[in-house]
Amino acid sequence: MLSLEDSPLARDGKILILAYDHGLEHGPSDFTEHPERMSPETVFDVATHDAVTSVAVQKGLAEGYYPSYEDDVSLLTKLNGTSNLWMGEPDSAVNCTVDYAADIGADAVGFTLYGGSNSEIEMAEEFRDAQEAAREHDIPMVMWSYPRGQGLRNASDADTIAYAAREALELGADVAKVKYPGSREAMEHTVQAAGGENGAKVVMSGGSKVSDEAFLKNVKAVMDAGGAGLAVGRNIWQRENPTQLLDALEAVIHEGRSVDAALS
Ligand code: FBP
Repeated sequence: MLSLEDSPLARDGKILILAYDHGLEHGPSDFTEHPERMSPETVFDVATHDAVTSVAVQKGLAEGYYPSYEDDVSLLTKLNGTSNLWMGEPDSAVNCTVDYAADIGADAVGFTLYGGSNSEIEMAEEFRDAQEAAREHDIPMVMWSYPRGQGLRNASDADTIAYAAREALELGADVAKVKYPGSREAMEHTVQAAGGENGAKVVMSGGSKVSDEAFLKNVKAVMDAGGAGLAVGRNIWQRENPTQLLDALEAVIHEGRSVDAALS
């Protein structure tokens, strides 16, 4: 397990990754409400907020846009991804090597693993190569650990999410990015499943947009459960004013304040 103490991915052990790989994963429909957010600069600008520890993008955006922002935010490059046009069993094409990610300035790398998919074996083997290369570069590996596939009855079930966190620990990820399991207690179980205090850090995946208050309550529950923070996309850049919620997230994640205090 890599210590994140010296990594820009975390600040005092807390993590806030701004995810912006949706143009590939979901397509332009995620930008319908705020078409200006289709332009990567608008989201890289948001990522310069003090609360954000890293911006997570695919290789193309890292190459094309990150050079103008490298002094203001750290870079997490995704190593695999799939478009929403793919209709097969959940899988994710490896589109970037760790060597190349490091060459273009990545401080961390990210890899999606669909546990339970018919592609799981192959994805875990691809993850092995990426994880070992990340170790050589001494950069942290974040696993987007998302159980899904035809055999899974309920991917958002708390035990399944705890299993996803455990899978990240077992396979050597430094950070497990998992969906919110529904309560603080379930999140505590997930954090324990990831190895607890000395295990893989657990961050909550943002999900589709909800109200400020509902979102902050979930984030607070994650922090109270021993989670390290969050990796969030739509709940930030689908908002009219992303800065306002980032101010509140800074209070909850980095300053340990209550939801009410953060909202006021
Ligand atoms: P959100 O906060 O918008 O949910 O983003 C997190 C994320 O993991 C993105 O990195 C990724 O593009 C997306 O969710 C994938 O969502 P899903 O596969 O669940 O549709």
